Amino acid sequence: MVSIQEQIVVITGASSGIGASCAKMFAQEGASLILAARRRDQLEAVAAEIEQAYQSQIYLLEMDVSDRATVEASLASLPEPWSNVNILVNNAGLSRGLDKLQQGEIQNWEEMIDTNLKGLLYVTRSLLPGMVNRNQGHIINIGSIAGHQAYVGGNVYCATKAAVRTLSQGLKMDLLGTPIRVSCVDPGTVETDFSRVRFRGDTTKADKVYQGFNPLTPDDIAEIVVFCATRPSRVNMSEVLVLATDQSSATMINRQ
Ligand code: 8X3
Repeated sequence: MVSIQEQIVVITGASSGIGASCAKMFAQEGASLILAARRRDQLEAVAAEIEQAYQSQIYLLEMDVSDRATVEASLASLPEPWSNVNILVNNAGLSRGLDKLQQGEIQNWEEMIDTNLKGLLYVTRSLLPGMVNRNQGHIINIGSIAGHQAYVGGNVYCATKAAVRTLSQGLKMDLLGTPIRVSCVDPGTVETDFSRVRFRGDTTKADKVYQGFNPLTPDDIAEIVVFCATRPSRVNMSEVLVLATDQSSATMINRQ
């Protein structure tokens, strides 16, 4: 395991779920954290918890990744000790609805495309030139099993995650000849707010997604993200597909 002590790690969507777990686990390894999310109060809660447990330096960014102007302005004006970002974890993402495409709500599509795809691009485009100039860096994208297989009603969400996977491959090609690494970590079902967001707060529907089996936890994914970031420099973890033992495809789950 290579040390990432004092490396600067940007994590988007850091206020909950996989993003908050990544924040905690990078802090455990002594990294300095730039935590970005839309909800400042929740970011502050995550930061307070981490500061209590670890020595980490933390900088908070209230930022919606889909708001291009804010992303560009925030990341271009990072104060001096924070401007040389070493690792970017593109975690911010969401799903909205599970309607067949013929019944789909266009507003839901816009939100998923703007966040999962365009947001990831805005953040990456803002931070990558610095990494290229410094000849150092690692982009870790959070994809999904949904990027490998579509499922009924998943249409646009699956397409955004397939795009994240393809972008990760293309980016690695663009960076060939530099030491900058690109990883795509693709989880199956992880118990987070994901389904509550998908079903707009309908907890009965959301809870059903995780019922009757042992789903992955955000910490399971954060461990893998940190694993990718702590390999020797010759090793690029290109893609990791990780499913619960009780899951064998996007739609096959062994429920009791
Ligand atoms: C989340 C996994 O299969 O519920 O990306 O869409 S899935």
